[in-house]
Amino acid sequence: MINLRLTRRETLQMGAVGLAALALPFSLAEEAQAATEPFTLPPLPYATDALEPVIGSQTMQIHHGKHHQGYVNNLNKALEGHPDYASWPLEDLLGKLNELPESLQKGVRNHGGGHHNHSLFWQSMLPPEKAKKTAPDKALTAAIERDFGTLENLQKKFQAAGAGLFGSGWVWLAADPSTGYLNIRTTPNQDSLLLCSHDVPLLGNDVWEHAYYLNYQNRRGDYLKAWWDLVNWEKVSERYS
Ligand code: MN3
Repeated sequence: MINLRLTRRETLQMGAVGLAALALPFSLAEEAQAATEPFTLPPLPYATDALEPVIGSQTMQIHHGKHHQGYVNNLNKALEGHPDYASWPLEDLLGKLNELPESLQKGVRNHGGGHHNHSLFWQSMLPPEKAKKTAPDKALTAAIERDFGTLENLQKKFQAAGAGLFGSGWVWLAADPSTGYLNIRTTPNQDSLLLCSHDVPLLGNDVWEHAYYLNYQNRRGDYLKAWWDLVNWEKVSERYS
């Protein structure tokens, strides 16, 4: 005689198997969808708590996992109705914004810009103990001395530009690729430097409140000053060359 009465534990186990079986087609569907989506969120190159104490773990989790993921999702959504442009590299979408259908431009400007800016941002930083071992290489040092006098002066100008930017946006160290001259620039919202100039972004800091509010509240200036402890000058030098 078969005992059809199941213990509570067995019921739970069956429930778990049943749920797993149910979940499988959905996760496969999600994977298939992700594979066909033009853009995906790049993983952080370090743990979310690696940039402490300058940027806290909770800020990193929300900033990368929610904000940046949101730009990626919305960029993909904007491209859904424009399959001809879904295979374009992000730099081309941003750099040739005026050539895109008008109905696509806003999505690329805001969310494509957000995706590009944040991707550069994560790569520009290192945990403090690693960042302090990096320095501008010979070519970048020469350019900094020519265009700003000293690195300290560059940092002061960068901080002042970031602090003076009204509302949300980005502050940049940029290079003119034809002359090698360095510039401090700002862009509003999620505008990419690639939209408005031929300057190449070497280093950008995010001055949206979501980037610093949990640690610094309204003290944007303090955030801008502390942030240098995270800058990966090796990466910046590589971009310059
Ligand atoms: Mn941000």
